[in-house]
Amino acid sequence: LSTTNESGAMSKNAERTYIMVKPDGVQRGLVGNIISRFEKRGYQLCGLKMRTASRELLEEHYGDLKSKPFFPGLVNFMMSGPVVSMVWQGKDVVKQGRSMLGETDPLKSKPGSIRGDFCIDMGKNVCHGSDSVDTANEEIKMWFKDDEVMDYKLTAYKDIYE
Ligand code: IDP
Ligand code: MG
Repeated sequence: LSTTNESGAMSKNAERTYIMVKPDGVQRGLVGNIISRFEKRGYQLCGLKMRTASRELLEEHYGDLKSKPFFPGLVNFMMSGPVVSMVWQGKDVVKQGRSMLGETDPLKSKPGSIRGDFCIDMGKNVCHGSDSVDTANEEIKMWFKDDEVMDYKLTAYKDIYE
């Protein structure tokens, strides 16, 4: 993880997470809304692309779920259409990103969260977010080449952080 920031405080605010709009979210026109929530919160967009993922990539991405009964269906669904992959940066963004997404089960997600606002069933929960800083770094490596993740100074930085 490289940053343009010099001080310790600033580099603490350079945590990154991997957020993905799943095929159902793309089909339902939720890409803009999901991007907008992260932008408005004050997080910095560092990577963005659209692709239909391969089975190999998805099996790696969901490797920890290989033994689950829903795994084959999950992988098939995730390769059924394009997804939008994003890298977002900022203070506590991994944990805050999960909280902005809601619970895995949309029915347990609070209104105001992405899943609580936009979906109902677990297999159609419109978005993905990394569950830890280590996972985030692995997922960013899986989904992006090094030169596809931008390292730039946010001019609004001073208006977002105290
Ligand atoms: P997460 O996306 O909230 O991190 P994970 O447990 O990592 O949840 O599961 C990955 C994805 O697999 C979920 O977002 C959901 O789409 C799907 N999934 C998880 N558990 C179930 C289940 O019990 N039935 C159907 N799909 C599931
Ligand atoms: Mg997960």
